[in-house]
Amino acid sequence: MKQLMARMYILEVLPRRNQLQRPPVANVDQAIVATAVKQPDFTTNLLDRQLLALEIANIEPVIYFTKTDLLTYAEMANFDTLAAGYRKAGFQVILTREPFSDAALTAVKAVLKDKVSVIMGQTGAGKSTLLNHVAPDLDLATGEISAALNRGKHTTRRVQLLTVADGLIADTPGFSSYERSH
Ligand SMILES: Nc1nc2c(ncn2[C@@H]2O[C@H](COP(=O)(O)OP(=O)(O)O)[C@@H](O)[C@H]2O)c(=O)[nH]1
Ligand SMILES: [Mg+2]
Repeated sequence: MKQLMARMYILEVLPRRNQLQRPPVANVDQAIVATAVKQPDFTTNLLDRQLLALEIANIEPVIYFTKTDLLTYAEMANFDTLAAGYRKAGFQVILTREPFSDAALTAVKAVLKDKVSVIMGQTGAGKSTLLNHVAPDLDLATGEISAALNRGKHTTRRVQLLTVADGLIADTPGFSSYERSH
């Protein structure tokens, strides 16, 4: 099989108006914080740590709850209350009963339009899956949780900038928890 070798060079480093260590991105307008309601388990602590890191970096957060199909109606009611609290605190929150509903995808597309974004959150939160629903042509590899047992075959290994919904968004590898690397 013919191998193609891509050589890349850094030609110029542009000024940075903001940057994050985790995930490693710079000069983004906003961050979608993909937050699973289950699998991995939800904690306000982890969400709030990410929101704080974004506040410090001067990057606008958008909270996006994933895997709502795994919730009972009673659990969903709790997340509705939680989302109302975050909205009251001034955050944009996308939370829909049905994952990838038209309402959810329309909201994401509106967020992404004409902006440079990053999607961040725990490994397995559903970042790549969400982007695949917004733009099916992307066909990003997903399923990091089970793939981890399978020598990490289908993983998001690096930060990559993608054109989605008239904007640019960086898909990023997840992290297992904020505690671990601090
Ligand atoms: N039940 C359910 N599973 C989901 C949802 N979104 C993603 N997943 C699953 O969660 C796993 C991890 O998804 P992936 O997109 O790779 O997560 P990433 O590490 O954040 O990019 C995959 O097996 C997905 O099929 C969802 O809304 N509901
Ligand atoms: Mg991924």
